[in-house]
Amino acid sequence: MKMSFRWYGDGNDTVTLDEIRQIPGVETIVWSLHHKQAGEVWETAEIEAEIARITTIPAEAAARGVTKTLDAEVVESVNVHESIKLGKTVLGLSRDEAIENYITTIQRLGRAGVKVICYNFMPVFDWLRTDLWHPLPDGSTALFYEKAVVDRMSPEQLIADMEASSGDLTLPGWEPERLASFSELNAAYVGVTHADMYRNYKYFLDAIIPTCEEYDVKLGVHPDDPPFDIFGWPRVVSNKEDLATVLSLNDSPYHGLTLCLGSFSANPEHDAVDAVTTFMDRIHFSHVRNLKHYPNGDFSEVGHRAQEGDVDTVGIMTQYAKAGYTGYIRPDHGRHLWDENTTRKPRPGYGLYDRALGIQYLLGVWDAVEYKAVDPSPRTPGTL
Ligand code: DNO
Repeated sequence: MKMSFRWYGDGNDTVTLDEIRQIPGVETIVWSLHHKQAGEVWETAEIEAEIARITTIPAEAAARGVTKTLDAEVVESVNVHESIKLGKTVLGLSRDEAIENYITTIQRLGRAGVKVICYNFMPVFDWLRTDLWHPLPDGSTALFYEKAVVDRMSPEQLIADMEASSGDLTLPGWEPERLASFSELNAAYVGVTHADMYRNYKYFLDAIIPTCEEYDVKLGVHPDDPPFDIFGWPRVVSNKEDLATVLSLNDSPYHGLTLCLGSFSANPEHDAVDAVTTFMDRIHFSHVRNLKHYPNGDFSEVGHRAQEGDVDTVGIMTQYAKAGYTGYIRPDHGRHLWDENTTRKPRPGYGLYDRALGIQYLLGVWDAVEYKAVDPSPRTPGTL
């Protein structure tokens, strides 16, 4: 297993690579070119520049004695253009053009050494919460989903609310360009069924998987968050049966999951540990986090420790460790701690402290199962 950490890029994240290097156990940076719109080709020079930024220790850090390097093997996300999900031209792009561009991007990422691409197949927009800074009883804040708000609000109102409370940083999945075309997209989805979505999904996979195989890049689809239809749009990666159906659309081992156990567990009937064991050999990347359900359908994100919420993070990590899982794992959505809301102004869910704590907890469980004794041979004096 490789422990990873999501980073949004220089000037686009309040966490620095220098800070991430200091979190014990992190090997991989999960990155993206966040300025790229769905459907656009990623330029080789931009890919190489970002990878160099991640993998090179800056001179200033080297002068302080820093030698720990990070790799850039996971990209989250290369967003799928709506024409692909809809199977028709929308927002000025045909699905075949969008697929062609996706293929070019896979080739370029593969050549640059990327091993996994995470993406989602959610109609219109990505994850949804109603409060990005919900106060928790311990004084921290976290992302919160209030069912009654979603039930009574229009998507337009929710978009306005999310934009207003996200601070200066654009929320991934809620990019202004995507939201500007909201009415056209909303209209394009009228009458689109789950079966249509699966048919279009298969068309997409069949077109791109040969490139993934050739360039040794694995694809991991992220489950719907939350895992049910919202605003009448057909979501097809929500429950266990959906995951099985999605995987059956193409048998290649290069087509797999980014099993986000927080998203999956937002339906209280879902069994996260069972999903891990069932799909183990097709999980290329996993997001592990915790949340707490309320009887009225609301849920709150909480710390990673199993006892904090309803997701069995111990069971999840135990299964991964027992199976000798070789994919990538990252902690997910942290709470906002120790005044970081005001001092650091992080991206909602992507501050430094709680994700760093979360990693130590997840690794603690892993190590308890999979502990390898430290090499007892004598060290050269002065080295670690
Ligand atoms: C939320 C993230 C998602 C995820 C995309 C993948 O915090 O987990 O936005 O990156 O759904 O395409």
